Amino acid sequence: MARIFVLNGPNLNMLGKREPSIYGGLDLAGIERLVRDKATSLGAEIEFRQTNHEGDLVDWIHEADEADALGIVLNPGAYTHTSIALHDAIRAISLPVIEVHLSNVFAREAFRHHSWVSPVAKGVICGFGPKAYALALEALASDLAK
Ligand code: DHK
Repeated sequence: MARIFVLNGPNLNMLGKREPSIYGGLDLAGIERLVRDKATSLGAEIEFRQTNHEGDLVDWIHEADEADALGIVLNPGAYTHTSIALHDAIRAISLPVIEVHLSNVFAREAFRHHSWVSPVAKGVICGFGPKAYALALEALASDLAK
């Protein structure tokens, strides 16, 4: 069965209580449920993780590649805007990575307009709340990401 890694970066464990007017009211467990439901309908197996530490994300990107996963759905949180390590990790692997954000980062502060991940991602989905994750899974499962 196709395996998809869904990786979440810093502060996403705070969803539900963190700035709900921006990130919505659903917590990360709710997003995980949504992801697992979508994966079932697509026949995919999900590795769903969250960390507040940059190096964990780097390790998990490598792990997904070693596991020969179908691809990675990545919400890097604020590391999107700062992490050359994530940029390099994605360049080092051959899997498609779909960058997702709950909010429309381009409609927010200028410091969120630059992403180190976007230039090495297969595609970017932002501004649709938790649906971004389902859309990214669909893209991976339907070969769009190849
Ligand atoms: C999540 C974060 O934690 C922010 O640092 C990003 C992203 C946006 C999101 O919308 O999911 O800037």
